[in-house]
Amino acid sequence: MALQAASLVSSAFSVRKDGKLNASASIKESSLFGVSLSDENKFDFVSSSLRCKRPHSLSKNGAIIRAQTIATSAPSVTRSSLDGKKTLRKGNVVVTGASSGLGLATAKALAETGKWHVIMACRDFLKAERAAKSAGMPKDSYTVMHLDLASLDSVRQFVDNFRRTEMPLDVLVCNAAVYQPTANQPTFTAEGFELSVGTNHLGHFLLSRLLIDDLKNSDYPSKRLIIVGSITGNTNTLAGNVPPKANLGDLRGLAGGLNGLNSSAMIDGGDFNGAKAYKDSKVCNMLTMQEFHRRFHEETGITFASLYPGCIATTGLFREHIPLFRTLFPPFQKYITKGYVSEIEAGKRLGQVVSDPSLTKSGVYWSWNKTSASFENQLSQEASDIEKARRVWEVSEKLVGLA
Ligand code: LMG
Ligand code: NDP
Ligand code: PMR
Repeated sequence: MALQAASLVSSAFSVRKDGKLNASASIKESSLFGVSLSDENKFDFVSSSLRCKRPHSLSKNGAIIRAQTIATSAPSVTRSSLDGKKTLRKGNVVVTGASSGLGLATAKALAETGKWHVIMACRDFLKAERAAKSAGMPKDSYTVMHLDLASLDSVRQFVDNFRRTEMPLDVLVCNAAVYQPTANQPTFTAEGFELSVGTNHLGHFLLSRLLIDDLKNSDYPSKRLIIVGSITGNTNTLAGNVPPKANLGDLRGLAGGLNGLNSSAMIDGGDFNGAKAYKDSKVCNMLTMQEFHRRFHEETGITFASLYPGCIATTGLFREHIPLFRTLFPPFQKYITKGYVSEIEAGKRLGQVVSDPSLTKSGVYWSWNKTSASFENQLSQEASDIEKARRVWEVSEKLVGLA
């Protein structure tokens, strides 16, 4: 019975995977960051030791370390031109939620190229510092800076702190997210927005709106703003049809402030459902990327992109799910859906969207096929609805105090 179900499920997947391929840019990941098999093994080893004891050099006082790190580890930015041959300076990339999972793997992949300085924008300063060290990221390849996306004050503070470092901003990666699949009641951000949409969408919306000016001012040849999306927000896929499905409705809850008091905590005005709130937030992420593209690409030349990195079934995203789910989900994705990717592989994929010269097209939602070749994927009807994108933008502007 279970086997039967499994084979039914498997055969359904081949339709999704093969049916929509529209391969445009095919990149061999093996050559991308020069990460050899032994490097990967090393990463596997270190990432499993992330819970190791605090490094000696770290004090318990996060505030002191924060100040010190900002003051001491800003990279020296050099632009050199020898014999008329331009040497590109290191790019500066801000990655939110770089303390675990996809964000950490991406930070490591980029840092190891030697071409990037990663600003790890994290809510837990010590966790991020430890994660970077355990992952073996070279000391001068990163700066940890505090950012709590569940507080708009913190977002503004982060932007101020970042500007104080006087590092140019070349790429911004909005990666952090929370997922509350088992919550019966909503919880809220500092400003009283439902936590998943407040963090995953509104926090990132304010962050990227503020930092767009910094991106504009950068002289880097390929400036990018990347917002991580997901298959589960796209109802044109099997995964996006697993209940509860994403649906923003007429945005009445969002317009009401998602506070669960005089308005619903859900964007569509319905009853709270944590899994749906997460999927809705991913729809907002993908709509926001496209609205950025429409409003800013031509004027600024910035590349706006979103992506589905694959199912990284082992990350902290599922920390609040029931233990049975956490046990079964990775083998289910590995052997049945075949949608599983390791953190390392997913990090390389997002790393490509940050830095690969062939992924400069703006307004694209990237995905990868079975051989890890990137392709421009199609978004669901709702996740590509131009009018909805405009309204999400306008309502969000009001909520975060930009309009
Ligand atoms: C919800 O339940 C919870 O209600 C919610 O609170 C939240 O936790 C949320 O996403 C998180 O989950 C989801 C629940 C209900 O699914 C499950 O938890 C799994 C149920 C197991 C069903 C058996 C399937 C057999 C597979 C064998 C697998 C082995 C074991 C591993 C499983 C562990 C990991 C999951 O889901 C359901 O109601 C079940 C129905 C799911 C089918 C959905 C598919 C619909 C397809 C519709 C077709 C769409 C066509 C589009 C295609 C386009 C292609 C071009
Ligand atoms: P993780 O839980 O491992 O990473 C999420 C990161 O977000 C953590 O670093 C976490 O910090 C951070 N974060 C959470 N809340 C806040 C906050 N308020 N302020 C700042 N940072 C915060 O999950 P993943 O790596 O899986 O998720 C990364 C991205 O990938 C998300 O956008 C997710 O939607 C997307 N994604 C994931 C898929 C998967 O299968 N895992 C599939 C498709 C998309 P801390 O370490 O302190 O908890
Ligand atoms: Mg899904 C090709 C099939 C496929 C893929 C790629 C995913 C990805 N999932 C697929 C299928 C199924 N899932 C099927 C058939 C089921 C029913 C058994 C199923 C169930 C399921 C659950 C309960 N899946 C989940 C959950 C979660 O709690 C995850 C979630 O929805 O988080 C919002 C999840 C996911 N499935 C995925 C991916 C990538 C997730 C992780 C969440 C994300 O970031 O989008």
